[in-house]
Amino acid sequence: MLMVSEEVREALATGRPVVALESTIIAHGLPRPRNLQVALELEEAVRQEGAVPATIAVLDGQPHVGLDKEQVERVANEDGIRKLGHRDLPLAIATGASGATTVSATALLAAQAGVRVFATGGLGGVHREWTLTQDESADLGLLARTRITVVCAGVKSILDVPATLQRLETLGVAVAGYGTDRFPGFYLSDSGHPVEWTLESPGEVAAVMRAQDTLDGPAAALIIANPVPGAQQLDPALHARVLADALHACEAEGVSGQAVTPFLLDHLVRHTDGASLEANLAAVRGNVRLAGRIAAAWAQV
Ligand code: PSU
Ligand code: MN
Repeated sequence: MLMVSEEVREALATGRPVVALESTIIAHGLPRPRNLQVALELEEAVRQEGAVPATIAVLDGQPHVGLDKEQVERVANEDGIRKLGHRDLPLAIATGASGATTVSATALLAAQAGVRVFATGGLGGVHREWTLTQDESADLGLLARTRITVVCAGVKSILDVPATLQRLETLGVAVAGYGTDRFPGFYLSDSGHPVEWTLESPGEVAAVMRAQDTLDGPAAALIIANPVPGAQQLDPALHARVLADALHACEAEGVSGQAVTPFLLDHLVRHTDGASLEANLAAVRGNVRLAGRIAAAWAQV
């Protein structure tokens, strides 16, 4: 059922490093036409680190691990491309739908294909106003039962960050800062919250992955929280102001469910003159490169 591209299949069979990339950020997280450029640029960044990129999406009911250029173009430009969490996968497969995969769906398909390292921008998590909406991303629950290493710039700052960190603890998902003891804030280098473990090199991350396997506890993920470089972060004062506006607009327009995250991200892009987009891209680029290096270290284990 899984369509694993020839390049990815060969890399996996010969023990070469592979990095999974999600597609929701391309289809629903970034504006056109920049999204296509970014998708291709991220794949190139993985290659520069000596790893093979495996962008994941569902096309015409077929889950793909590793896309060719034409398929990446479909994800970036096709109207009506859906946003698929892991619960949506059987529905998309059975109905022949096409959709971009979120962190939860990407992690599931990557793990099934045997890809251990995955890069994204920011994870989903507990939304502010959770007590009213019960909106918690399916990313968290899926990562609690999938053995994969996710490199991210923390969780999206549109979320309730401390509540999300607490949920990760409750769910038993390991979290480590990469070169920092502060949990990153997606557009910001520091979310204002600490992280209890710090790892300093791809080799150290690979050693933790090996320890996960040796210990053989519940199959949970390892989250490597990699901050956007300080010089490329969004100005924190601008971030605070525009985010408050975005949350108001979301409530005023009655946006709910799957549409919330894309709505907020788009609002930030439009009201920061694109500065949030640049910070988002800087974070994703850094994560993709680090994931390439971690995959290389893992391939040596
Ligand atoms: N990171 C980004 N941009 C995004 C996302 C992550 O930089 O658009 C996506 C991921 O696919 C994540 C999803 O899984 O947002 C979370 O959506 P929700 O809150 O509806 O679960
Ligand atoms: Mn949600």
